[in-house]
This record gives sequence, structure tokens and C-alpha cells, in this order.
Amino acid sequence: MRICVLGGDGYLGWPTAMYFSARGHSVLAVDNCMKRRLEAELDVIPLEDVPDFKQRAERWNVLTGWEIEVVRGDITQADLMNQICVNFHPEVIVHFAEQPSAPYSMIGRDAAVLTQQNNIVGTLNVMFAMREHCPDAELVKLGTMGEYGTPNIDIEEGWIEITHKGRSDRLPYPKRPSSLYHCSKVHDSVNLEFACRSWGLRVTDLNQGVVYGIETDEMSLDRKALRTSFHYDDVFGTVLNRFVVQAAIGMPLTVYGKGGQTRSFLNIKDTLQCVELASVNPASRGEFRVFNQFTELFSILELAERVKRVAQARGLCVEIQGVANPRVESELHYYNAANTSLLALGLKPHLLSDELLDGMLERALEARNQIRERLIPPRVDWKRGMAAVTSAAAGFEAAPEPEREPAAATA
Ligand code: NAD
Ligand code: USQ
Repeated sequence: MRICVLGGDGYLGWPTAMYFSARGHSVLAVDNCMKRRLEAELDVIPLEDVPDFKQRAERWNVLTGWEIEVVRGDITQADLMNQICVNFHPEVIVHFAEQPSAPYSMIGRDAAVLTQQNNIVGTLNVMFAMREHCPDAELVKLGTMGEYGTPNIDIEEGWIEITHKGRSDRLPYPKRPSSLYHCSKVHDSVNLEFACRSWGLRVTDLNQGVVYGIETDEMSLDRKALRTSFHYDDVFGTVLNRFVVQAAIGMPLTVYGKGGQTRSFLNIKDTLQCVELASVNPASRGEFRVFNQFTELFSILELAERVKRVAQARGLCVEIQGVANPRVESELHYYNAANTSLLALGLKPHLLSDELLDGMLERALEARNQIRERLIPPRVDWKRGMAAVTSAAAGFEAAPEPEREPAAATA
């Protein structure tokens, strides 16, 4: 198939581009490298250097004989999406190209506007370009489980049968998003459902849980040149990746609040499988299909305990530290979400194992001299934005970065 991967330079987009290319699909990867710009603005860096977008695609092409075609451009520019649809004729558009961080969106007004403009306008441009130039293609759009929030009823896959005052209907499942980033995903979902209903587009909205892991099979061809990004900072790092890095340098694991927050999770390898399943089994014309894309549920405290146990087995000393929760979220709640659609299509989950955690820990230990402790404490407060918590984080930052022994000495 001809598959366009929007956000092809990102944590998930780059492995997806390689995954499809390795299976003989024609892949066009598009990215404006906005994420790298935001990292520089916030002075955060991933755990390991991430090779340049074009260079790693060239390396892939040389190593495999396949071709990932690369376009550097911004999908909030309508012309770009139109040109892609006219010139590349995608059969599938996989859309990762959004600002993905909840804390980033809560820094303040400008970051919230950037997030919502970038995400919502980009998706609108995709919708209109598809309507005009490739109405039969499928859009596989990355949404998020956090669109639903944590309701006190079971979470269905995008739709719910409701009986109200004696009448029944099948309606979009109610949403209560947990940040202004998550709100942008809800707005996208509303726009896309409308486009399917009105214009007959075919869309699969993948409400994905928190992704962990840094290894996919394709990377083994050249681990350095083909690797993906691994963030551990408070803005772009997700919880499990952060805990692993904290364990590697002996920092207490930062569980926010009581730690009873339950979230859905999946291995990055399963993201690739799910996107493939949604692509090769497309939605029908006019169908807005929603899949909840996760394989397991964990509370944050459970995850911290898992990381602690695996790190201790390596002789590392790890503590769990309750941190005042910078977010507004329930810390103890009911959570039961359906995820049967992707399993029914053939998803074979890679569940969270001690071996996988140990492998991530190994990578963090190898790179421990690059880890900047000052990037770990949370700086973005949901009620007051970033500036307000700088002083609260100062206690963490006061200590100078310690000199560390090479990894092998402590592992
Ligand atoms: P990422 O930031 O690493 O990747 C997104 C990429 O899109 C970046 O390379 C960025 O430069 C690019 N991009 C952003 N706006 C763009 C624009 N206007 N034009 C062109 N390129 C643009 O994020 P990720 O973690 O790989 O997430 C990918 C998608 O999956 C996002 O939509 C995110 O919301 C969603 N998601 C991620 C997770 C997760 O745990 N990582 C979980 C659920 C959903
Ligand atoms: N958390 C901690 N300690 C930390 C970091 C996070 O306790 O050091 C807690 C948070 O309070 C939250 C949970 O862990 O309850 C998850 O936080 P996260 O930063 O790992 O993930 P989140 O902000 O929800 O966002 C991530 C991705 C986003 C994606 C989302 C999927 O960045 O792109 O949409 O996961 S979901 O959470 O299902 O909506």
C-alpha cells in the first residue's frame, strides 16, 4: 500500500515508517521537526541523541534497499497536505503529527494555543485534503485514552448505547479530557466524526494509552542510526520511561499524589501492530471507527513498584517518593475500559515483563552520564502553569549534577 506517515520523525512515527517499509509498503514520512524545536526551547534533551530525520531515512534506505521518502513540512499549511494527496496518492494516512505532551499544553496560554492550533488545524487540513483529493483513502488517526478521563462507569470503544427517558441511541462516548492537550484530541474526534458522517470519509481513531519502550525489531539493523527518541524530562517524558531513568541514577521515583491513578499502557511494538491492523482492515466509507489501543492497565504506584523490584534485582537502591501532584486528576478511582476490537483483528500483545524493564534500565544505565537530574522534577502545575512551580522544583535543582561512574561499575 501507499502509506503516508505524518509525524514520521517522532517517537512513534519513525518506528512506524520503518515497520511499514520493512513489509514492502511504499512509505512517505512527513514531519516539520517541531518536536525538536520545542525540546530546544525548553532546553530538554532525549536520553540518547536522535539522528537527523533525513539522515536516518537515508541510512534505512541504504541498509534495506527499501525507500522511506521524506518530506520536511508543516501540515498546518493546507498546501502541503493537498500536494501530498495529489502527488503521493496515499491509500492510508497515519496521523501522528501533533503536539503530544499534556504538561506542555498546561505551561501557559501560548503553549495551550500552540497545542490546539497545531493539532486541530493540522487534522482539519488532513480532512479537507482527503475530501478533495483522496476520498477513498483511510485516515488512521492517533487519539488518546485520556480523552475519556476516569468516569465512574465502564469505558466503551468510542460509542455508547444510551437509553434516556425511554428513548435509545448510539452516541459518541462522553469525554472528560485531562489536559488541554487531551482536549485537542477530543476536538479532533468531534471534527472527524462529522467528516465521516457528512463527507463519507473513512477514519479509525486510535484511542491509545501511554506507550513505553524503545526497541522495535527494525532498529536492530543499526541501533545507533535507527533508534527512536526516549524522553525522561517532566514535559515530554512519559511515566514508565521516567521511572526507569530515575532508577538508573538513584533518584526516588516521582509518583504524583497517591499513585492510585490507573492508566492504560502498551508496548511500542504493539503500537506498530495496532496501526498496521487498522490500516490493512480499513473502516468503511462514512464510518468513524474508534479502537481503544492498549493492552494492560496499571496504577502508577504499581508501575513504580515494578521498576523498583527490577532495579533492586540489579543491586540498585531505589525509593518511591510521593510528590505533590502537579496535575488535577483523580488519584483513586474506578477504571474499566474495553479494548476488544484490536484483539479481535489479531493483535498479539507484548505485555510488560521484567525482562523488558531490565532492558530499558540497561539502556538508561549505559547513558547515565548524559542524564540531567534537573529535567526530572515536575515543573508544570495544572492550576498555575510553569512559572508558578519553578520555586517548588528548586529544592530538587539545588544540588549540582553529580559526577557518575561508568554504568558497568554500578550495574
Ligand atoms: P512525538 O512528538 O515524538 O511525535 C510527533 C511528531 O509530529 C513530531 O516529530 C513532531 O515534530 C511532528 N509534528 C507535530 N506537529 C506537526 C505539524 N504541524 N506538521 C508536521 N509534523 C508535526 O510524539 P509521539 O509520542 O510519537 O506521539 C505520536 C502521536 O501519538 C501523537 O499524536 C500523540 O498525541 C499520540 N499518542 C502518543 C502516546 C505516547 O505515549 N507516546 C500515547 C497516546 C497517543
Ligand atoms: N505521573 C506520575 N509521575 C511522573 C509522571 C507522570 O505519577 O513522574 C502520572 C501522571 O500524573 C498521570 C500518569 O502518570 O496520572 C500518566 O502520565 P504520563 O505523563 O505518562 O502520560 P500523559 O500525560 O497521560 O500523556 C501520555 C502521552 C500522550 C498520550 C497519553 C495517553 O504523552 O501523548 O496521549 O500518554 S493517555 O494517558 O492514555 O491519555
